[in-house]
Amino acid sequence: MKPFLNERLIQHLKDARRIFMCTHISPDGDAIGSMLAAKLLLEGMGKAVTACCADPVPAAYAILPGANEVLTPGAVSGEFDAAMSLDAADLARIGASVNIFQAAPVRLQIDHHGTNPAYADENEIDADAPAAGCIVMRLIRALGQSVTSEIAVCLYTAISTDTGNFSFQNTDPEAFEIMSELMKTGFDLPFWARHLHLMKSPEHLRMLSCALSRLTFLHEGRLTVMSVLPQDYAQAGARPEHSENIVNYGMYIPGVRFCCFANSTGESVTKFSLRAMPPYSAQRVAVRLGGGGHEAAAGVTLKLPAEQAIAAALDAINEEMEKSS
Ligand SMILES: [Mn+2]
Repeated sequence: MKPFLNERLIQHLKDARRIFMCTHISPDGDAIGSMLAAKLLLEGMGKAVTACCADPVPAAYAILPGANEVLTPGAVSGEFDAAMSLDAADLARIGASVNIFQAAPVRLQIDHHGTNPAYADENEIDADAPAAGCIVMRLIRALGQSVTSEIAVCLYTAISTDTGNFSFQNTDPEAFEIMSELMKTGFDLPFWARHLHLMKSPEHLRMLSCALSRLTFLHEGRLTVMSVLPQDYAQAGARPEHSENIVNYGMYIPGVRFCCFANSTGESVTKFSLRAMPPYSAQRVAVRLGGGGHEAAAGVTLKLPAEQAIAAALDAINEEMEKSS
């Protein structure tokens, strides 16, 4: 396992008694899992930890240990000795939790996004880590603490989510080293694997059906584009979390090297999820549009209705595909 490098960050955690913790908006399994693992770890060391997310915990993660204690920013009160964000690539990603984070006397962060500008006072950022959860495991090791089965569930959620259940390019030997440690706690892998990676809600399947019905092939079949519209959400009785991971279906087709999922959640809000395989970079396209992420997976939100937003995204994708071909 790789070492946790920032010793000042570790010292701040040791010194703090009351810790505020937050993660990114539209939280995924790594956001919630890494935050809850860190919460359980520090509570095990006798600290008072307040975990916060600007958006509600998605239903799939609501049964994780400690998930019922995650507050929205409006419900947070009291003073803190330190604040720590996890898995949040920049301050904007923290959403409404940012004021509490910024007001803390010491700001810390753990993240794995290459575009992270190191916005905290002490940063532990490893763009090579497949998940923020991997860095939390390094922290556990650095603090000399042991992994409980509850922490194992949270870290398994974090790492298996961000590695596509140990199948994406970012999956590395350390991910399996960590899994080996987690397995030793006896956590119920078959239950959690089924819960996290196989079970789907009816709302998700309805949104997937809408997205697939609009699947379009461009660039001789190397690019796919899918979209969902505000009226789809209304008809399906769905929320934005029900569209999570739909983007990946655009890649499940031979010959596709880039896919774009336009997720229009409101009349003038369109969120893009981008996926790419070499020689293309999802990150370059996202950055060109004002967003960020990784080479293989990136995203951006455009404050435009779907049609205009898709036209703008296609300009940036076309540029990428023509330059990199
Ligand atoms: Mn992550």
